[in-house]
Amino acid sequence: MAEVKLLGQFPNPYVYRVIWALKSKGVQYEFVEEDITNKSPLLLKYNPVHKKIPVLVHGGKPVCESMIIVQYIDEVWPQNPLLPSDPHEKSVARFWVKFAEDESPSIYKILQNTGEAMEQGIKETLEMLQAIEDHGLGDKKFFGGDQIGIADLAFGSVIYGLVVVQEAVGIKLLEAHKFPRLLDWHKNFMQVPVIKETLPDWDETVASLRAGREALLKAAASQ
Ligand SMILES: N[C@@H](CCC(=O)N[C@@H](CS)C(=O)NCC(=O)O)C(=O)O
Repeated sequence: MAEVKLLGQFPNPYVYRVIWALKSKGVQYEFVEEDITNKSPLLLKYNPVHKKIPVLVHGGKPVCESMIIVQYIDEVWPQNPLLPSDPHEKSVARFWVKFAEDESPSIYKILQNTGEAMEQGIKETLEMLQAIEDHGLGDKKFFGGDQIGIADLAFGSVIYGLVVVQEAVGIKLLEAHKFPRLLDWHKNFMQVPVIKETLPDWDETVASLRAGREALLKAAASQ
């Protein structure tokens, strides 16, 4: 089996999508810690376009973009499939992955701003949560049914990121009376062994996000 390396940084929600996919397949890999404020020659070589983590390197060949990496992993290691085989179910799973990619940057608007821009981020995030609540889950345990699949990994990192942002910023959007299905799903997701066992330390994650937010707001104020 060709060597597998994951270029990432703790605690990054995009990196966790890849870690969860690799773990759910039982794939052994080496984690290569990056510092995105001082990018390594390896990262610049393997992701010359976006220069972002995560990057999966399999047998010397790089794969970039977290959800493309997850799909690659699912194709190369077909055990415990993350995408359904039925074409329609597959299209539904891909729809929610795209929805997560398109809509979740609203959470960064909350983290990186104050005032009106932060309020706009809150509004967009609530709209995203409402769409998942109303149309994403139905009565299913996970997006695809009884087992976690690709849409769960996509939203797992989004919602984990949101929960940490709530704590770092001091707001509460994920309220039980507004989003009961979503919160049930989140509870189920966090109980899956592969997820539970790999989550980063909560306090460190919150502290790291707070520090990032403060640095950004300070830089913006001094401009
Ligand atoms: N769409 C990308 C997003 C990855 C991403 O934004 N990575 C950030 C860390 S949160 C990064 O490497 N940033 C470095 C930079 O922007 O220079 C994915 O899903 O992999």
